[in-house]
Amino acid sequence: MGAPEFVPYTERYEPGIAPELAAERFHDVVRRRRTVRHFSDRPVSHETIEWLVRSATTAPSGANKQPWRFVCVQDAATKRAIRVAAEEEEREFYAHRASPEWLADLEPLGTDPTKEFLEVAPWLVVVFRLTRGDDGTNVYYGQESVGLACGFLLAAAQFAGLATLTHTPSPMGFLGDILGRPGHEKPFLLIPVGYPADGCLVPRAALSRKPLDQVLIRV
Ligand code: IYR
Repeated sequence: MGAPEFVPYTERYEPGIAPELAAERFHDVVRRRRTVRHFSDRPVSHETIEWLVRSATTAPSGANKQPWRFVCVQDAATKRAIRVAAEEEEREFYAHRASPEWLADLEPLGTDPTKEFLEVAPWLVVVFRLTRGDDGTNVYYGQESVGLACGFLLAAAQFAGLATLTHTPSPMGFLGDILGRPGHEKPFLLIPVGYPADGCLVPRAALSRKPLDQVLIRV
């Protein structure tokens, strides 16, 4: 290994306005994001999805190993297979696996085992976490890295005027089987991307945010 090389940091993004204002504007975009469970079948271009994934891949990752794969599903038969398998797991979850407390916590969201959005949304972005590099080398902080990348993807979709849902069927092993992914790729998150259905409703309970003084500690 040679000595590390460094290059000048030239690509800074300077919005040309005060950071207070720029940060407020960004907040005004992301604060409008709602998890949507009723999608329109209105198409979203492949190019759009590519840009979203490019944004996701700008996230920092442990030792820059980029331990992620984004399987972007548009094919109707594959979406159907994912829906069928997910609903099977969800039926188990709601009937047996979830604790009473968990079910009570979900009640205000009005979720149930029916996952029509898995067929209706034009794209399902299935995010996998690599437990090793494709060349067999180590990865580090995989959960954190992939979580950050997903956050970037959600923010990019919101900025593009698109709706997303962070769906976590549990267990998610069927996603690797249906999508034919190798063993070192573990399903992490399933993100339907598209436009909300006409008249889409979202649960009131999901609108509330903790006040800043409960989440921000100034020292
Ligand atoms: N995966 C189930 C249950 C579920 C769990 C949590 I935590 C949520 O925030 C929402 C739903 C489902 O998708 O219905």
